[in-house]
Amino acid sequence: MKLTKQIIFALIFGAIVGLVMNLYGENLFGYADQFVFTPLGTIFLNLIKMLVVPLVFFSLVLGTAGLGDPKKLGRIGLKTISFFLITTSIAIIFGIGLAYMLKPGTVGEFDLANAEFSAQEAPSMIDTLLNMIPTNPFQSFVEGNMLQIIVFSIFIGLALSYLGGKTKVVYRFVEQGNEIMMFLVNLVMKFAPLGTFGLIASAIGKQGFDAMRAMGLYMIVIVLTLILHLFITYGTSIFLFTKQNPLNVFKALLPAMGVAFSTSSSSATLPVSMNVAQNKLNVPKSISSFVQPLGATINMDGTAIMQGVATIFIAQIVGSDLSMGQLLAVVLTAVLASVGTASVPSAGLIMLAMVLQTVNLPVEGIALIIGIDRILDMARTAVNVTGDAVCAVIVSETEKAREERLNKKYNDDLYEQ
Ligand code: DAS
Repeated sequence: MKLTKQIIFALIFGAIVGLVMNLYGENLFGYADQFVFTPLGTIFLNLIKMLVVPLVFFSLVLGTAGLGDPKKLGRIGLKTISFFLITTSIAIIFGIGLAYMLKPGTVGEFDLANAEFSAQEAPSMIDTLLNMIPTNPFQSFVEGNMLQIIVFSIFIGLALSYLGGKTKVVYRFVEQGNEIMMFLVNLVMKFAPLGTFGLIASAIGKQGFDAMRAMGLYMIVIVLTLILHLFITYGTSIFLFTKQNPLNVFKALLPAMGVAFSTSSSSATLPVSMNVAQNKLNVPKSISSFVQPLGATINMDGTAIMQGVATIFIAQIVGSDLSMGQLLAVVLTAVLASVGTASVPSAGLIMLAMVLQTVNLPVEGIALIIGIDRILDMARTAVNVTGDAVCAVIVSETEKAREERLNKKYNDDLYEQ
């Protein structure tokens, strides 16, 4: 809990320092940012990014091998993907609904005439799925291609599980590798308060508050939707599937939310969110190391919310009244766009172009929201990582309940004989 309090204090203090410097000390901010904030933030960000690839590999290989039964892996995979798709769809519907109710695009002057934004070609869903199979695993590691690392790790884990005793030396190596990575995560997390302070002070200090004022209602709609999704969708899911108090789960996840908020990167937060899930929320390594890396790569409810709200916001600005069919297309495309979004800062904006093009809305509209996206990215990334951890908790608890039911049935049958 001590670290949680330190991170929360660092976030608040960093935001205040950044805000004060933005308003009253721009020159001072320049030096402070160059020599203090950015170095602190970059050191922390690079330290946790350094751990992501080896941590995901060792924990996923160990986790998959530990599952033993490929049928169990299939069942966990089905539960995980279903949770991801359903909650992402709910997230977008929440976002579209609130955008229609509060109409952010009709309040304030937004001039699209001079807006410019060159949309990068978004990878198609088919390409994303086909690219999951690594042709050269070493290249996947070098590039940090998370989906390919996940697929390769699962294959290695299944092989270890099948080969059993023949590969116990490799299994032991993987076990020790995972221990080393978890130790390093705890070590690096001691730097988290300073690192999150630097990241937040730098981001808030750079943020032009004029843009935030102009986009006030747009920001309010997104933040409101993120909060609703967190407490209603995730809170209800936790209570329904695990009978736990959702607030206890969210409280345990605060350090991960804080790191996600300050780094705006789901993958950089993985070492922390997996550590919290395994050590505070009793999620077995086998489930945490499958669900959370996969979630950090393809499950981004916060991003989907931004994409849903931004689409309606831009439609309102240009006076385009989307039909029910077009809204359905927005939901489907935003689910796919959030699956394809990379887990790095502001990646969600790139995929937003894909959603806008689906309903013939001007991609230039992204130029209006890009100015405040860095701040919103913090909040939505915190929701993204929370969704992944909540999924891991629910899959873990439902698997435990299943095993208890089967054991009870076995004992009852034994008793009757
Ligand atoms: N920052 C991304 C992430 O890491 C999400 C986004 O860009 O929308 O989750």
